[in-house]
Amino acid sequence: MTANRIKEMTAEEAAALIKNEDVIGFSGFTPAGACKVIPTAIAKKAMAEHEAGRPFKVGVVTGASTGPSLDGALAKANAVLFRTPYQSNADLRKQINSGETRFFDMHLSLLPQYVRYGFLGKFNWAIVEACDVNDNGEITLTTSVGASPTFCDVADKIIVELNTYHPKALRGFHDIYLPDSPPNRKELRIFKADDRIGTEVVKVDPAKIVGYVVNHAPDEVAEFKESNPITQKIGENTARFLAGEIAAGRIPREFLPIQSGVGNIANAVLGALGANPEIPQFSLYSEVIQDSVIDLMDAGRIRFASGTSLTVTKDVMDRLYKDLSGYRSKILLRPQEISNSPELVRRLGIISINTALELDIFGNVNSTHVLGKNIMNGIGGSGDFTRNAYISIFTCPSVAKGGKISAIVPLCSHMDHSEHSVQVIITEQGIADLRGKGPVERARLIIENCANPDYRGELRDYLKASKDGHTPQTLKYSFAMHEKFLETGDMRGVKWDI
Ligand code: 0RQ
Repeated sequence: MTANRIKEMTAEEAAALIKNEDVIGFSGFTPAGACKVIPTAIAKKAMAEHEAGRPFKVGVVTGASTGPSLDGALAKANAVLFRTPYQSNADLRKQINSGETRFFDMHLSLLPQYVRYGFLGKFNWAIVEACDVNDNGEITLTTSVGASPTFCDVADKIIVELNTYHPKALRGFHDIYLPDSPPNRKELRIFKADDRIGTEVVKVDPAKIVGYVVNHAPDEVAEFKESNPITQKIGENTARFLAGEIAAGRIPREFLPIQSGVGNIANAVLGALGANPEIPQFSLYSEVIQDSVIDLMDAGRIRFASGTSLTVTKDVMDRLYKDLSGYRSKILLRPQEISNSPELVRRLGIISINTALELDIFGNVNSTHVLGKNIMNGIGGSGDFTRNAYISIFTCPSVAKGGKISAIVPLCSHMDHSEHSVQVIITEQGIADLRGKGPVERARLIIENCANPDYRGELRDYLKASKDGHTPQTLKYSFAMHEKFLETGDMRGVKWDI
């Protein structure tokens, strides 16, 4: 700690500075680098204020989701005035779906510029986790960058949560660059996953830093579910598809950078890519760097990983911290508007692999809303990558909830990615390559190659019966499978009376 002039304070003293309806930009992109003790203290203050009969809620803006000490604590205290751009906390999700908490689901690359352009109003505070801060106003972030540089730039005041669990030697793992606003914005001069364009630290006016709070705690990253035969098969199908593309000369022999989504399926897909000998060593230009990336790096299968967060479980983090110098040349963390930049995704020729909740027979994808109404997590970075990728792939199991829900339906109940952006669909059943295909051809491929056999009959009948139009639909029955689920708890056995 090289700050002598910046005041040390307790989390409670920091929380005491926060007023009702203040807007706070917290660090955190997934639980990686998320603030912990200060939001928990703000949640306690909120509960005390509510008990005293006074209102107390704050606007919560982060890079993406966070951990239980931030979203969890504030949601439990009923202290969230509004939330953006992404979340994955069960308590907060409940409040959002019941209409108690306002939530705007946003493309993550857009968040920092929304903040900079003033679209989200005034930011009173930036509260960011760091492994070091000095009197010159240099803040070294920890395991994520997200939107923290922008929050520090625009907020009136900054409080640093100095987390000594993370070594100061993390300096050098970040590449901080804030684009100018139009009409003065310049091109991003990144041509390879490991190119650097910025600084190692977030540089702020030291007068804006009102203090720091010391903490010593690892990131609250949950363990992954073990891969199962379904996720393994999805992974193998994805690797088989990409190996076929190399063989056909549509992907260069040296391969292209991979973007891989978040969650259990994404973890299994990356593992399968690593295990396939026909896939060469590759780089990741992605958003989240998960456990499987570090495993593949150790196995020599991943050369370099660029992301905005290092979201790894405690065992993997400890392993990494034992040999930090060995990983210095292999990992880079960037602001989310750079890691997810549409300009770079298109230029680098990224192969995007994301997970769908639901998709329809014409290739539209729902990543966010169960039965069209209840949000799961949010669109995250999936749109930033999908819309601009060299090849955009969506994976998912063909059924959910023990077979009672078909992931493939006649019409998505909510749409995040349209048929124009989605190129390949992969389930444990097989692969549907939609490139260059019209709607009916796409529907046949998706039904025959990707749908679960339990649902193929219904989907075939729906397509056969919906005769008219370029994209045949019978609106009266488009959601009959969803309605059957709502009525009986099972989508199977819809009889079309078209
Ligand atoms: O719920 O655990 O209660 O059974 O959804 O599904 O199969 O465990 O998959 O963990 O990979 O998450 C889309 C949510 C998938 C995630 C989603 C239920 C299912 C289970 C989770 P249970 P799985 P995953 C950018 C990438 C959007 C953001 C994004 C996500 C739970 O991947 O949030 O892409 N994506 N970011 O049972 C009802 C259906 C369902 C369903 C699954 N049709 N209806 N429930 N579930 N399908 C990262 C970058 O790097 C850019």
